[in-house]
Amino acid sequence: MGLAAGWVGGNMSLAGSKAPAAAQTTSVSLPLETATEKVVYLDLIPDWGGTGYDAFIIPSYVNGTAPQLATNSTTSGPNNNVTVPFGVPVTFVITSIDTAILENYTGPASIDFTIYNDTATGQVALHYSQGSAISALPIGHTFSVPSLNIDVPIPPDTVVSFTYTFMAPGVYEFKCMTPCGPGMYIPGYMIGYLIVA
Ligand SMILES: [Cu+2]
Repeated sequence: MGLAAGWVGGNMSLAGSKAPAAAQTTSVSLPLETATEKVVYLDLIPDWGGTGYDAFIIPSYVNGTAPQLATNSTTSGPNNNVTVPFGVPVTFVITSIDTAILENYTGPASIDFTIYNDTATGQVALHYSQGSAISALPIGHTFSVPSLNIDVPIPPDTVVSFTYTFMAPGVYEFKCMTPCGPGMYIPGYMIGYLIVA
């Protein structure tokens, strides 16, 4: 997905002098799938199902599939469940094209994760190590798996990646914990399930 180049150049720069002390900025390339590493791609698309019905969408659904308009708050969205293996590292790559800033995220990083962002001069990444301080990071959403203590903040117009090894089969709910509209409470929008098999 295209990323706006203006984000880092705005008044909430992460990659410049205002970067949190705990974060490291480096030149990067996005993770590629290898024989030993699964990669799960999710697109975070604002208003996919009508105003406020933002959604985590499997990229193949985006291609040629019209957004599914929400008619009420009880309708499930598209199937965004993801099946992943256990016992091997699984890398998540979440591309958000939402430009909304809804809150500032403060707290220790729940897991190692990296925020990728395009700038006028190239792509940069901010890496947070588990336990490092995140201070007032402007975000629009999170990718959270509460039962596994995963809570990854997603700033606007970024690609966010982290790697996790599931130790056992099971079904784990993922969701957004940022108040981002009615879709945050509905499977298929900001809720989905990781099926570890
Ligand atoms: Cu959200």
